[in-house]
Amino acid sequence: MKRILAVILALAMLLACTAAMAETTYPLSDSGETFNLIIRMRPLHGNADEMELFKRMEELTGIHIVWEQIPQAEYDEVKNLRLGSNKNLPEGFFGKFSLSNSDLVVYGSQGVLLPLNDLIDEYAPNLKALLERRPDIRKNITAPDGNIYSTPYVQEGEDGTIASNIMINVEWLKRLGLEKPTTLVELEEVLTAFKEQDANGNGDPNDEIPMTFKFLGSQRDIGGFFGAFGYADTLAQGNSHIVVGEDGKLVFVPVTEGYKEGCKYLYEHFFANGLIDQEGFTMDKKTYNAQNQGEIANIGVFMCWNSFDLGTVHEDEYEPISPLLGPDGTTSWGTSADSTMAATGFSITNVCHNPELLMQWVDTFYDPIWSMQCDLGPIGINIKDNGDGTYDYIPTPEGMSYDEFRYMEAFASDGPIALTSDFFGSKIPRSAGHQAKFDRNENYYRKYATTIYLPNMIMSEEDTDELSLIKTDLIAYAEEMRAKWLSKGGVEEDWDAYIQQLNDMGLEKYMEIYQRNYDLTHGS
Ligand SMILES: [Ca+2]
Repeated sequence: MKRILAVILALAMLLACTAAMAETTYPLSDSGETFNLIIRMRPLHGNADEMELFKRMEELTGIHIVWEQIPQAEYDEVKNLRLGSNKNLPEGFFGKFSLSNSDLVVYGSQGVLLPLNDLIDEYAPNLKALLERRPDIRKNITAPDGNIYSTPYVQEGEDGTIASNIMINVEWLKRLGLEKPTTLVELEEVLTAFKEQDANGNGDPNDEIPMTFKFLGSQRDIGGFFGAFGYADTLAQGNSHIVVGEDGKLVFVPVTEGYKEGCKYLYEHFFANGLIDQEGFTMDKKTYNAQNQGEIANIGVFMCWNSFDLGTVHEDEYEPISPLLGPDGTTSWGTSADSTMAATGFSITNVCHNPELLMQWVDTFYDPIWSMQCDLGPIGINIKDNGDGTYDYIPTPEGMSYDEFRYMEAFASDGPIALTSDFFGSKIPRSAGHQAKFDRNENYYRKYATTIYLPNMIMSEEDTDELSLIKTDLIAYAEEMRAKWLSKGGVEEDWDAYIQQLNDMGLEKYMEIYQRNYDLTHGS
C-alpha cells in the first residue's frame, strides 16, 4: 500500500512539474525581488508608480519595479546617452519605442543587450507559444545575427493590414442614375458625370470636386491604383517603394513597366481631364482632412483610412468601392501584414542581476488577458469582465477622451504585449470604428490584396549606414518624377533617362541590401 502511495505521489509530483513548466507559477518571487527599468512616458500617461496596472502586476508576481520614468520629449537623448556611454544602464528597457531597430543591432552585438532566444524558450511560455504560432512575429524581431534582442509589440485590434480604402458618394450616384464603378473605365465615366453635372443637387454644376487624394499621403494616396497595371505602390514600411514579387524576389515598383503604364494612364484619363484634384499634390494632411465640411458635400470620391477622414458631416453619404480593374481586367491592392507590429517591446541589459526572473515577469504581459489590461486598461476600471471568458469596454466618463481614460491606469498603446487579431471579436469586440475598417477590408479589399509591401527588417549597422547614403536622394527623385508624370504627363519621353538616373544613384546596391536582408530574415 505504501509503495502504491509513493508511486502515486511521485506521479502527482511529476504532473505538477510538467504543469509548472508549461505554466508559470505565481508569485514569481516571495522576497519582493526588485528590478530597475527605464520607461518612456507619453504626456497622457499617469505616474507609473501609481498605475493600477503595475500595482496589480506586483501583487501577482511579487516583483517590485523601480521605474525611471523619462518623458517622451527627452527620451531619445537620455537613452542614447546611457547606451553610448555604457553608464547608468537600467536592467531593462520597457515599451514599444524604448529602443530603435538600430539600437537592437548595435548594442546587441556589443553585448549590452542580452540575446533573449534561450530565455524565451525556458522562461517565457506565453511568448514562446506566440512565436511558434506566429512565425511572422518571430521574423519581425530577429536580428541579422539570428538573435532576438527585444520582445515584440503586437496590437491587431485595428486592421492595418490594408491601409488604403476608396469611398464614393452614393447619393451623387443615385441622383445621376449611376452604378458604383468596378473598372477604371467606369470610374472615368462616373467622375466625368460628377464633374459635368450638378451631382450634389444645389443648382450649381461647377462646385463638385470629382475625386480627391493626397499625393504620397500613405493611405490617402492613389498609389494603390498602380495595382491595376501590376503592383500597387502606396507608402509602406520604411517608405522603400519595394514589394515582394514572385519567389520572394523584391521589386522596386517605380521601375516596372506596369508603373510606367499606370503613370501614363492615370494622367491621360484622370488628371489631364481634371477628374482627380491637382491640389492633391500640394495639400497637407490638415487641409485634406478639412475638406467636405460645408453644408453640402462637394467631394465625389476620396482616399482614406477611415470613412470619417473628411469629417463626419457627410460621412453617411459615402460607401466603399473595391479597387478598380485595369485595362486587362485585373487589379492588385497593397497589404502589409506587419503594420501593427513593432520589433521593440522589452529588452534586458547585461547589468540585469536575474535575467531569468525578469523574463518571467515580462512574459506575464504576453498572457492575452494581461496584454488586454496593459493596452485597453485594467479590468474593473476600463474593461468589464462578462464572467464567461469574454470582456467589454466600460464607457468613457463624460468630459474625458477615450485615451485620457485609458492612459491613466494602464500603459496603453506602447506595452510589451501581443493582442492578435483573433482576440478581437472572440474575447472582446472591436470598437465600432475598428470594426467598420475591418469589414471594409474584408468585404471590398482582401481578395485583391496581392501586392505584399516590404516587411519590417532589422539590419546590420553597416547596411543601415550604406542604405541611408543612397535612399534619401533616390526616393526623392523617383517621387518627384511621379508627381510630374501624374500631373503634367511625359512619362514616355522621360523614361530612359529616368532609369539611367536611378541606376547612377545606386539603385542596384539599394536593392541588393534589401534583398539580402529579406532573404536572411524572411526567406524560407
Ligand atoms: Ca453642384
